[in-house]
Amino acid sequence: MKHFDAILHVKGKSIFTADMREPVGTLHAAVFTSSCSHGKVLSLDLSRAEAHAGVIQIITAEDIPGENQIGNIVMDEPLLAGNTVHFIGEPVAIVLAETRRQAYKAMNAISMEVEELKTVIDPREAAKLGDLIVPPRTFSCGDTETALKKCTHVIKGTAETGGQEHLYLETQSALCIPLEGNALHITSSTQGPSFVQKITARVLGLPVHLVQVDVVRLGGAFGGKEDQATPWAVMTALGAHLTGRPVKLILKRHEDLVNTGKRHPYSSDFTIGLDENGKILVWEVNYYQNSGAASDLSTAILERSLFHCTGSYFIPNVRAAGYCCRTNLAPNTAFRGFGGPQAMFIMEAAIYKAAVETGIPVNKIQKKNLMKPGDCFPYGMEYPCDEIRSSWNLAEEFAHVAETRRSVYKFNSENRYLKKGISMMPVCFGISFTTTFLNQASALVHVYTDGSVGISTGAVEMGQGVNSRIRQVAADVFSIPVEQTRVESTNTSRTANTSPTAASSGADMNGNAAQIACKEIRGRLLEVASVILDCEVKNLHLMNSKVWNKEKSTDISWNQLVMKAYMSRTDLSSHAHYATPGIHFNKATEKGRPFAYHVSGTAVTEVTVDCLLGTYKINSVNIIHHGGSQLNPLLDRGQVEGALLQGIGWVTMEELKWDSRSKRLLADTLATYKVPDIGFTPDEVNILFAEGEVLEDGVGLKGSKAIGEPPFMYGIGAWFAILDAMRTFNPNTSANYTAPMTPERVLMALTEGKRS
Ligand code: LUZ
Ligand code: MOS
Repeated sequence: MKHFDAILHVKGKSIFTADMREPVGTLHAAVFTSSCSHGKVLSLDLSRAEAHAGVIQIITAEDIPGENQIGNIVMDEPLLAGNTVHFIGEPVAIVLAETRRQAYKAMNAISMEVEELKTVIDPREAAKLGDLIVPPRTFSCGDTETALKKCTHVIKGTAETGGQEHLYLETQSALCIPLEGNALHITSSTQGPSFVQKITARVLGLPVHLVQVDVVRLGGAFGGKEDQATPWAVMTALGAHLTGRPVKLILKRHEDLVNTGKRHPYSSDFTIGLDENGKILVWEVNYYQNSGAASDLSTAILERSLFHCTGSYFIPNVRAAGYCCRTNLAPNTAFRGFGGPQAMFIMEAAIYKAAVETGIPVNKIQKKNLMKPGDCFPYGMEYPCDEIRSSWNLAEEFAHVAETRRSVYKFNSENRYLKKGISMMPVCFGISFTTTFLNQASALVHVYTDGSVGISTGAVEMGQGVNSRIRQVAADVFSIPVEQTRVESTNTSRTANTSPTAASSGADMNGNAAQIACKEIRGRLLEVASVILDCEVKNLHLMNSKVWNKEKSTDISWNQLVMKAYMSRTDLSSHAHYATPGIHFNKATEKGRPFAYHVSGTAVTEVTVDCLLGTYKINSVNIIHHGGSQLNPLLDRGQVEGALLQGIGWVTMEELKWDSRSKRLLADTLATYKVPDIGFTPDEVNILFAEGEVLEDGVGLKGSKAIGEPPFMYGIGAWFAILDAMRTFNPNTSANYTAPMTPERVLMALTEGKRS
């Protein structure tokens, strides 16, 4: 089954927030932001802006009726800066005008005088200054100190991973319409409508029930709208509340690039200890997370790094510590993988370095240490299945690894400047919000008298196809064509207290909630049928839009049954709640069972590097992915392909750079921030979905496994394949285990340790 939105998208008929028809009298907002990375505000001059044509009001921190606070986990982020600015792009004032052009013109006439304060953008420097958002956190198991003494090889090193811009096609946007009696209706491009609702209420000093948030769909999000859609939506609400008129705010691409946070850059150091056979006995790692100027989701993201500190490997003695370092960058935020990719890159870097120093081939060390059934993660959860090793073994066959290695060797001996490299990247990713209470969802299902079905859940459609999956589930319960179902907009008045659509769990949780609600209605309908047919309800079921009695179809169609149920005054609506079963975590001991299950797979990547130019080409990626029993193979494939390319982009060409003096983001346009395009896409991507672990009923969605984030980390393999190729040209190079591996870095690293 295809993604239902595909046709609308292709025709340009799908509606995003910016496309919403504006009510008459809608004001347009432009946001004035700080151009100083840290400073004391000496004066803010609005007078010239206020004199501009069309300006209705300019809102500053002083105008906020409730709390000037949008923090979610830690209360450390104002909606609008007061006396101090903390990063370039921090909102200071909101200009409301009759047209968008007028709003921007006036905004550009605002001037602010600032006394510069010391700016820190390096996480290690922030840590040295003691500027941490929360106290450090440590996960450990075994005894690393004692075990280190038993190691034959002890290797220390550092690794760096860069940030990443989400680059959702649709920029941050919101439209708020004031209703009667202080109530508000907000359309927001957010992954977390309930966050937007809660924080709007807080900032305006209103009860939550006066704020209704509605989401039709997002033009991509990737984590960038889990928390960071909130301020823009709150601003439209604030404007609507103060003026009594609708307010629309659509960020320009440049503003979005500068003002919003990104994936967290990490700077890490590690010690890895191995026995003489390459068995890893010890893993010690320190993560210095560049959190940016406010906490946002940083603490949760660091936590996920700790959960994934050993990647796909079993290591008996572990000590992983993490530091959320406050810097003067836009607050960094959720991004597909949520701290997992950072941790996995560092683990792979350590293994690579260990291979170089011990002479044991890297794939031998990897393979020897893969998790097997019954092994425990440092957080105490048992790995129940054998998907990591089986995906590795299957990948070796699928990608003809032995043969490919021989051909790579041959190619490299015949070519002086073109060098090929190969890598294997095992992935194991935990599914569930690590914040246990977020693992709940609800659904409201209506069956209408014509037999059509309307479903509301907390899931947000952001292109990933969650609505298609939910429709499949509902159509399956009722055994009606999927066309007879519809997923409504995500609306806080229909589904309340929702978790953001995040952590790869949107389809699992909301799909299960929808399934429970549909089954409830089906039960009532079959009761009605049993009365009509005068037979036992346990013999009845629905199939192909008909009521069936045991193996025989009856004359009662779905539509007739629904109508009969209505006429006999049966409730055709149901609300259901789903809570992921069997998960718990104790933060005092840092042990528990935080994940419903894990998703695993292995990618084999082959690249060619031009050692004169520093450029490279990804020749092929072959992936074995354990996706459970797939509900929608086409959507799954789309997610794996997209995530793979996004992951490759993160470790290769996507580079965030800041001006060393002004700390201004230099990669603030699409001319200076490069992302993979069709020309960079691997020549060949082969994905084999394999079944493996069988999930219990009510875990996963109808036996399928979450797909959103795990495949992102297959992309990490590209970095190591490129290094592999480079090392046949210059065996001394390590590229400092620094991602991204831009062509510039390749070129520099190719001369590492060589005389010119
Ligand atoms: N968001 C969140 C996430 O709040 N908690 C998580 O564990 C998570 N994991 C992945 C992506 N988003
Ligand atoms: Mo996310 S990184 O919003 O699942």
